[in-house]
Parts: sequence; structure tokens; C-alpha cells
Amino acid sequence: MAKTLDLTPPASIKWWRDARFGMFIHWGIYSVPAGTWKGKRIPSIGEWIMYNAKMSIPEYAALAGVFNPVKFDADEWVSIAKRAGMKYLVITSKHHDGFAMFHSPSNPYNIVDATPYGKDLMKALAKACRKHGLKLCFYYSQAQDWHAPGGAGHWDEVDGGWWKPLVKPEPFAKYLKDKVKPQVKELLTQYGPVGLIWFDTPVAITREQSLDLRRFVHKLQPNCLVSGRVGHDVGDYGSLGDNQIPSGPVKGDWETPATLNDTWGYKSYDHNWKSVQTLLDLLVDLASKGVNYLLNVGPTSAGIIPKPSVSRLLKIGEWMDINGEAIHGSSASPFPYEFDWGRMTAKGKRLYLLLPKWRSTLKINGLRNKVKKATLLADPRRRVKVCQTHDAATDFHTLTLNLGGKRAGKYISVVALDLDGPAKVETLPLQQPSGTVVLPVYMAGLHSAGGAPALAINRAGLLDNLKGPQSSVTWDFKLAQPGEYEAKVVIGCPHHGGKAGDGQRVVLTLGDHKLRGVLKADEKVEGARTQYFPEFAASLGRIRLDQSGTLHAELKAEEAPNGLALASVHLAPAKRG
Ligand code: H79
Repeated sequence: MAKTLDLTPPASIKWWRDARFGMFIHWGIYSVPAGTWKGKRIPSIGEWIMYNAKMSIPEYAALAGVFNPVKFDADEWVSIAKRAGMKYLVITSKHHDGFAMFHSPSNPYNIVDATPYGKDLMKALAKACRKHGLKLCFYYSQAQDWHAPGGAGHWDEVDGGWWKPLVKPEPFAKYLKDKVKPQVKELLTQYGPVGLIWFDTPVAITREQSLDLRRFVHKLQPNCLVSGRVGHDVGDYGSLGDNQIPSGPVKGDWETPATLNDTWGYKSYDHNWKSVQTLLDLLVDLASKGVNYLLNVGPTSAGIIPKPSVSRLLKIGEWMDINGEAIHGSSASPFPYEFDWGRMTAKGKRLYLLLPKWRSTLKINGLRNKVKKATLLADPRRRVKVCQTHDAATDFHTLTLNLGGKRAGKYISVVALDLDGPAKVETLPLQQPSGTVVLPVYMAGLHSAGGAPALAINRAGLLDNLKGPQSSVTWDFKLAQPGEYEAKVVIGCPHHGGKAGDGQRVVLTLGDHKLRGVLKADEKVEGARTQYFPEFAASLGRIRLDQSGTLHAELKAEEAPNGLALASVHLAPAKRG
């Protein structure tokens, strides 16, 4: 009988959990064309230029002949990451183009043997990481390799499209044996301790091959973690989609790789930089959900991290100097939903309230602990008045903080709450002090009957497949104020772009009342989280809720042949008139 597979991560994962914030570096010979080929700007992400411009192997390989990053300074790169409050650094050792950015004795298509630069800069980077106390980690594209025979997407097969069957099992196995394993071994033996190997795009790799790679890494360096994209969910932690921000807390260990502009590898004309505010909003949002933020820079072919990236990272660092304790070593918010005023993280008996917009009074419902003290991290001497009440009829605990009129700190102000013990919170969705009620689908009961497919919440917290009247999602939630409410359904998109669910007929039951409607998803949900995975709010109209206390809600898709990607149901006090 087969032994049950033990997928417990090494104990070393503790450093990764505590880190919360890391630097991704996409650097390769694609930084030479920097997004332009034969005078044309090639759309989409820069490190994909070989594929997107349909370059031949000799054409692309010639770029190595001019790759000479004389301005590269390992110490400076690592210092920038450190200043930003990043605790690990993941650099592309080999991307899908197949070119090794390290010295690879097993394969001559590498920086030492094929470029005029001729030096193994990973050695310098390893040294700088040790000096500054960051974990050195390597990205390695284990399945896609457009250069090596047998690799997924090898250019002979490109014209067929790489989403079509792209690998022949035997040449792929040979490629794993002859290129991937020797190179992974080099990465794990030439540079001292490696924090993790960031495998990516596990197209066409079998489960056995993913497991074999995992074992191979752990055998060479038992403390080295293996990223979720090794394939088949056998990594030491999970990887969300590129730039994907979950809508709620995720169980287990997860990370989101993300861009500072819209590319990973350097493109000379991508100036769509996110603001410092947006970057901090994302960092804080992810931390509040227990997710690591791996934020990318794409250095130029000269070896320079673009100035707009550096200036943003340094500003993040200034914020971290004051507020880093709310991020490093923190865990997800004990509340299972997002707040409308900001985000929360936790550490032992401390809660951190992270406010992007200042408010002189902050109210929070559902905290059952006694708050012993509240402190503003940016102004520790300011007195924050704390008031806690309990309404016996509705069993609502309300905490009121008087923060004062003057904003403390920049970008996101942080209040630390010291509790009488580990946080104890109400687990049902609660009406918020603002009057709104959010019913996230990841907190719902999921029901399917009559042979309908079982409903499932995806890793980003959305329900992808609500369709047909036999399936429903239900919630119990607590309301403090009876009254007239405006109901909205928030829908997401399972894939980039599009609106999943627009035009479909749903029915929302709240207590004895029903609201029927066809979703018209024309209100875009604003915010940093939805830039790459948009969400839309569709109004269902008004509904009366006559009683306070615990209420029941149910949503069904009466006619949704294509399925509905559901994020949440929102109730907001209806405006009079
Ligand atoms: O390394 C970065 C990306 O290159 C890599 N993951 C992050 C961390 C990645 N590999 N594949 N993908 C992301 C999915 C890419 C899809 C696309 Fe395309 C590439 C969209 C546009 C270019 C392939 C070519 C699909 C459409 C055209």
C-alpha cells in the first residue's frame, strides 16, 4: 500500500511567515530589447518578448552577446530591498526563455559562458543578502523553456500555441533530467543556503514530476522551501495568481506575486507605476488576509533598478520604519471579513488597525475583549480615548476610539490595541457601524441539490460556479438597526477582464422578503485590489428589514446558464427620498 504523502513544509517556513514582504526581481536578456523589437513595441509583459515577437532561438540568443550589466551592484539592490522592509529576495535564475542568469556548468546558455559580462553575479548577490540579513531565493521556470528541446513552449511548437498540448512526455522528461535537475542542483550548491525555489507555470508537468522536484530540493537543502507553482499543490506554500488579491482571509500559507507597473521584466515605456498609497494599500490588504506580498522590480540591461521603483520602495520603507511591527511577524485579522474603514492584523494580544483614510472617531463591532490601551504608532504619546459598550438586546459589542482630529502618520495610519488576551470576535457577519452589511460568499453556506455540481470557493475567495435554481448560498448575519436597505450583488471575474454574471437573473431572500432582478453590472468596484481582477456591483433594489438580531439571507441564480462569479451581497441603509 502506498504511504500517505507528507506535505508538511519544513520548520524553516517560520521565517517566510514572519517576513510578509519580499522583493521579486525579473532580470534576464529580455531587458536588452526592453519591450521593443525591430522598431515595434511588443504588447504585454516584457519577459515574454521572445514568445510574443515570435523570435527564433538564434535571434533571441544573440541578445546574450550584448548583455553586459556593468552597473550592477549587488549591495545596492539588497540595500534597497532592506530599506523597503523586505525580508527576502527572489531573483529569476532562469525564466521561460531558458537563459540561466547564473553560472551553469551543465548548460552553456548562461550569463558566464554566453555574455560579455562573463561573471556569476548571483555569487555577489548571495554575499550581499548574507551581509544584510535577507533570504536569497531563486525563481526557476521548471516547465516552460522556449530554448531547450523538450521544454514546454520550445519554439518549434510555438506556432501551435502554447495552450495546446505542448509537450511530448518523453522529451519533457529528458529535459527535466538533463537541464532542470542539474541546474536546480547548481542553484542549491553554489550559493550557500537558499530560502526558497520559486517554480512557476507548471504546464504539462505530471504530479509525479512535481513531487520529484520537491523531494530533490528538500534533499539538497532541507530548509529550502518550494513554491506552490511547482505544480499539483505539492509546494510548501500556495501561490495566488499574478497580481491576484483574495477577497478575504485564506487558510494556510499563501503569497501573491505582484508588479509595480504592468510588467515583470523591464520595458522602457511602461510608466504605469502604482502610487505609494496603492502599494501600501495592497501590502496591508494582503497582510490582513495572512498573505505574503512579493513585489517585483525589473532592472535594466545595465543593471539598474528603475528610479521610479526605487523611490517608491524607499517611501514604503519610511512607512515601515514606523509601522513595520503591524506587518512583520503579524497574522491575519481575527475578523473573517474586510472592514469598510481599513484593515486589521494581529500579533499575540495586539491588534493593529490600519487606516488609509483618517477619521477622528473609529467604531468597531464584534470585539469581545477588553481593550487595555490604544496607541497610534506614528504618535505614541497622543492619548486615544477608548470606550466599549455592549447592547444586551442585540448582543452587539461596540468599541469606539477617539483618535483626534489631526491625522497621525502618512499613507496608512496604524492604531495598536492591547487586549486582555488573544482576540475573541463575533464570527457572523455583523452590521458595521457605518450601517452597511457585507455578506462575503466565503462566509456563506453552500448548497447544491438535484445533481447540480457542488459549489466551491476558489483560492481568491470567490464562488465561480453558481448556476441553476437548485443551488443556493445562505448566510446568518446580525443586524442592529431595522430599516430600509439597498441590496447589491458584487460579482467578480474568474479570468482577466469580462463580467461574469452580467445579465443573469437572481433572487435574494431576506427574512420574509424577496428581491428579484437581472444583474446589471455597470458599477465598477474601486480600489487597489480590483485593478487586475475587476469586480462589479449590481443593484437589486430596496428591501425592508423589520427586525434586529440574527437574520437569514439566501441568494439563488434562477437563470444563470454561464454561472455567476459571486463575491458578496451588500446591504446599505437606503437614502431617504
Ligand atoms: O514571471 C512572471 C510571468 O512571466 C509569469 N509569472 C510571473 C511571475 C507568467 N507566465 N505565464 N504567465 C505569467 C501567464 C501569461 C500569460 C500571458 Fe500571454 C503572456 C498573457 C500575455 C502574455 C500567452 C501569450 C498568453 C497570451 C499571450
